[in-house]
Amino acid sequence: MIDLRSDTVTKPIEAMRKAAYEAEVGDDVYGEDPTVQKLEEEAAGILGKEEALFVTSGTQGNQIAVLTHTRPGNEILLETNSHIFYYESGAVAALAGVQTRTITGENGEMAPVEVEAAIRTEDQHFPETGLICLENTHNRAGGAIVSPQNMHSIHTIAKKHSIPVHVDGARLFNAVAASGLSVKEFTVHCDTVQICLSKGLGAPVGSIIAGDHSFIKRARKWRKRLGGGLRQAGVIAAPGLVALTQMRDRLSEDHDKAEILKEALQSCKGIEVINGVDTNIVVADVSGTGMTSDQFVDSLKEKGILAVSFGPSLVRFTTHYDVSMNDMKKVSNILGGSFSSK
Ligand code: TLP
Repeated sequence: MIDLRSDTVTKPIEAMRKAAYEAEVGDDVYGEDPTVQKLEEEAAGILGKEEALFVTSGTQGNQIAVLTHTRPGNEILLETNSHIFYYESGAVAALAGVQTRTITGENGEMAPVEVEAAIRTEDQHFPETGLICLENTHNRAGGAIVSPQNMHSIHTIAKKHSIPVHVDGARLFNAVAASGLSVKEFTVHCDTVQICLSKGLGAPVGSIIAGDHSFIKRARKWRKRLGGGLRQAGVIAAPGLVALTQMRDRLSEDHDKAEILKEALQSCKGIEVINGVDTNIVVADVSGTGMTSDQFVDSLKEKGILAVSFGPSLVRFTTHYDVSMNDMKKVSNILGGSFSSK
């Protein structure tokens, strides 16, 4: 099977397994795990923030950020198709007790003027706007890069209104690799950021949230409340360190694979690639084949390719370390043999 369902399916490389085996560990709730500390220090440095915290998943990292920044009854602003709104099982309502106000963006970017217009004024009828969330790259916008300019404009507005900005940067390093910009050129435009170690970077588990000292102190408490205070966590932090230090530079290979896939899909009759393919995600509208996305995904599965339905007529393909250039050629041949060319 050529598994293009997600970059979350990557399995830890040899160096990660070895690092896990050899990791120096201690009880991290007592602050005694040197490997976790090393990972957090390294991550804070890369992300340009005072401190960082190792958390179990991207969802946990985002939820801790929302819980730390807001109070129950707040309203948070976020993009209509953002992961926090769309894919986190309503956790911001269930856990933080905040309500969401969504703004529909273009290619993952919310218009700053719409963000400013959505910020609540002081009135006893209104909730307070407690947080603005951005997502970079934007998953449902097809791995689209949110530009530092867009982030800067929104962060400037947020600062004017004393509202923090959190970035769900599950795939931020894909944005960095594809744009040629530095990590800090993105992260300077937010107060806190979450990055995933277990997507394109290939670690088996874990995410990082980063921000200033006071944020991380409060976030640590929320992590404990959620049962995310781990003991000899160096065993899982060690592969995370390998991910963070050795796997970022190769992400552009995944983007090259996505380009091959885009061309293969684009040349098939009945299939339209609908995203710009900035990074490692290709989204195709398959309605022209006469199949629903579920039927299309099933038919690909029979041919040895896994992808995911992304809506009634949309299918998402995600490239990653565990699919080779050769696999992409195989996918191109399978698609070419299954659909007539345009
Ligand atoms: N995304 C997964 C699914 O949940 C949809 C995927 O296959 O793409 N932020 C963003 C932008 C994400 O794409 C994801 C995972 C997360 C957060 C959550 O990370 P985890 O899975 O570690 O909780």
